[in-house]
Amino acid sequence: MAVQFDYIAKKGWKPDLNKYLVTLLKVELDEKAVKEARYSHSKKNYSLIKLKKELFQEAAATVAAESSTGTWTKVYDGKESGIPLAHKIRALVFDLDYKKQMFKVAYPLELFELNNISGLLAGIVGNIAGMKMVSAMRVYDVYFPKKMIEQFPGPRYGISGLRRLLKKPKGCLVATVPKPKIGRTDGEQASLAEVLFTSGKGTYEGIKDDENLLSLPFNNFYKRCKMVLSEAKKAEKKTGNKKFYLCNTTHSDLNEMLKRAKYIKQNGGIFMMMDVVTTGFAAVDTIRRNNPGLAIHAHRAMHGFLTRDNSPGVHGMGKLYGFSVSMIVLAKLFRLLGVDSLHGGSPLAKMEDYGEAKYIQQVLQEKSLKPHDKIPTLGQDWQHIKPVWMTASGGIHPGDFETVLDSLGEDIILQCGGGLLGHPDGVEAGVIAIEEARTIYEQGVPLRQFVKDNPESPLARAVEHWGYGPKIVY
Ligand code: CAP
Ligand code: MG
Repeated sequence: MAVQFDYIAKKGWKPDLNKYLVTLLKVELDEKAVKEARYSHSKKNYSLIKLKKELFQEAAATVAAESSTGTWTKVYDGKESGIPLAHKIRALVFDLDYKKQMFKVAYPLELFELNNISGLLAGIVGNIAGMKMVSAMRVYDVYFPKKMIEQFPGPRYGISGLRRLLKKPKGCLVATVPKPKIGRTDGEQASLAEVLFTSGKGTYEGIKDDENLLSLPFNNFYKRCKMVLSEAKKAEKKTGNKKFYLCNTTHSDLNEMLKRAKYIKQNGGIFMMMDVVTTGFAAVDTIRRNNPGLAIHAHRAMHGFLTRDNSPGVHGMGKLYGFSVSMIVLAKLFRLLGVDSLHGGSPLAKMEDYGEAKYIQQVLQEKSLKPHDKIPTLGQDWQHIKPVWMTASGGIHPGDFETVLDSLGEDIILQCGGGLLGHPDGVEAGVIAIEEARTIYEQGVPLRQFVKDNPESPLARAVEHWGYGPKIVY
């Protein structure tokens, strides 16, 4: 074993969850590494089963070593080498599952700067994906102990805070991303906002920038922000209903993001949007602690390159083909860092798998989260951290409302971009179709029944156009 210490706990050992942070992983042994070990002198009498078992232990121990106090070879251990302390506070592998090739790693809190998420990740998932003896690895979950959670404020508003700001004590929120994603000028987007906010009964509350709509020559951030927020204010007066604008502040310069946030506040906005994967964990932490009192809407562009895993073993049994970190891990990190709303897919979206969207909603909203019965997970005790809105998005249209709301509950922002702007009878009909879908859901009227009884309604027209199921985006 290429590590100095025993990084595997004694059989049956469990960490004290107040003193350790825990991760849950699965690895796939690299076939070349197995072959090489088979022909090595020291293991030539091993059965393949015994060999694989030992290699799996070695891989798990290497993960714990590399992510805590060890390295690939024995190093100087004499005077002032730091070895005694490194040994004492090393991470330990426990709960090895030889069949699924899964294991947990417990990290004593002394290993971390408790309020530093970027530093934490550099440790627990920093170097381990480079290990040559494994051909695949997935990090499923992380359990944060209370002492670490206490370092973070969590969402400023969360579910109840936003309900208060929007004077909406119950029910889901609806929003639309203008499509085409880029094309409208700032002025044209403001005109669309007016149509969304005031059509039908005037209950439609939200508009959101698309992720790649930033500050462009024909659609300037500052102009757009001012104009759309001014439409929101006018519409609030006209309709008597609160409106919100998820205004995209995303920038690689944090000072510019903070400047944009300040501008939203000056213009009476309550919500800022940021892409949390492309801007990064440090950006989310900094913005949460320094923005001028706005709620944070977190879009997750690029997450698929980290979280997506199509291999048969993604839920434990079977082979893994790639290296990934689950969306569950990301959702936990962003709740801890304090976003107020986060994209989490939908039970009908293209990347949905094994009820993960439902579990992400629970990760974001439950106080004492239990592990999932099928998806490998650890649960979480969230202490003081408030629940977060989940944004259900991606190919959603009015025919999906019943299924999405039945599955995810009402503490969601239902985002229909194409699913409103693609209505065969135009934008106003799109707004009305969504108003109808939300209202009948709240009244307990089954969607299919309403469509049957009101075949000329905008909702029935939407269903005729898109059906009830998911619209897969290829
Ligand atoms: C939705 C969306 C969202 C994706 C990503 C888009 O538009 O604005 O960015 O859904 O969200 O550009 O595709 P549609 P998620 O409503 O027209 O699909 O990460 O939650 O999938
Ligand atoms: Mg988008």
